[in-house]
Amino acid sequence: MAASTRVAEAKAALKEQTIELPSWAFGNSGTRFKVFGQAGVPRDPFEKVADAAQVHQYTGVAPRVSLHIPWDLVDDFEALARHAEGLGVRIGMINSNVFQDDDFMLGSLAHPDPRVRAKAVDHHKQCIDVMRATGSKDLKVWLSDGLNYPGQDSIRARQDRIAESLSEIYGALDDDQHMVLEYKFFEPAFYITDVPDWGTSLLHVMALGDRAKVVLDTGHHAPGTNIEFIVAQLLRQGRLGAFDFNSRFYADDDLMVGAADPFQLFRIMHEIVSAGAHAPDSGVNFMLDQCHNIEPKIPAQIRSVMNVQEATAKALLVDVEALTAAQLSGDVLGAHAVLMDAYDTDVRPLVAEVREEMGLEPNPTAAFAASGYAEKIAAERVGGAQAGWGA
Ligand code: RM4
Ligand code: MN
Repeated sequence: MAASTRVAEAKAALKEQTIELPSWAFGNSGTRFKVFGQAGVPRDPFEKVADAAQVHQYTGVAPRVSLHIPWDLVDDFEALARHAEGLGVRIGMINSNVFQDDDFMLGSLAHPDPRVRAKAVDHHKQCIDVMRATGSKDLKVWLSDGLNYPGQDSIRARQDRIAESLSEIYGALDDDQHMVLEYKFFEPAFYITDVPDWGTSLLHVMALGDRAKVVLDTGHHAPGTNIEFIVAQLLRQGRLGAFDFNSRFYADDDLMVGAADPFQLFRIMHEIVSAGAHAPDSGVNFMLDQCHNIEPKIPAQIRSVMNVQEATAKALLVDVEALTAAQLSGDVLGAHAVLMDAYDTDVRPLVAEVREEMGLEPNPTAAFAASGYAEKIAAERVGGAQAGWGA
């Protein structure tokens, strides 16, 4: 393929790719030591959606906002969906939350007490109702279930309980709804996490059915884990449902995607593009799961969307024919060079052009800054309680 054709195809693909935003990125957040409030932070889900819509307005590729229940509970979800639509976005995945109620201290779907398990299952049914009201088609499940001490509970029995609870939740989904199961290797439990890795998540979703897939949070692995290998494996099985994109240096840092390791993000996107999974109908949802503790939130989300776009653009520029030829002939350095040529390309002008062709400003960060929105919300959003992690 001629280089010019590759560029044209890359541009077309970049115009179609979408990146979903997390509502919680717009609320206050912090470490266990301190939450620093910021001026203009949303007081309710309507304001969170409005901020998310700003990110879409300037990037053109972030048309969905994911909700977290109960953080984003409102009296009228249909009104929230209409509000989103009026701002040019829609409601994306619905995240359940079974980690903040006192009842869930010893677990939720794996809890030894059937009453607590039933409560956790019911919460998911409530999330499915939210999906029906908002038009969302995807339920995201992340469990903090785990053990701190050897012997604390039966490892096998907990897997059985999770399987049973998940199948009840899966059974409550409508035919056109899907669910994804997230894994995380540690925290808040330290001895054992009940869904610690992609293998465990995959086994559970395979037992459920075709509409259950794995969600890969890039911050949820041990240091040194080869994430692109996991991506390739899940894609082979048709079981990669979504990404929770973010960056980590140490633990589940939730820093901006592509900040800690842009090369890793490129390698991930190379696996995605190689499998054609960047296409909108691939069923892979590219979502951000981030918290912005010290940086302004809307610009940080804009930057994160740009980071995903740039990594995707580089992956789209890989000379596939040259790469395959080098791979098949055993040309180690040649194959590596083809990949690195794409990674080393400065794609910022190309992505800026894509934006201009979409009728947007080439520099979304500058355009947002010039809009005066940050000053406007800082002046208007006074009084009321700022939304935070756990609101
Ligand atoms: C969890 C997990 C979930 C996210 C919550 C806030 O660690 O990553 O995806 O919704 O944090
Ligand atoms: Mn996550």
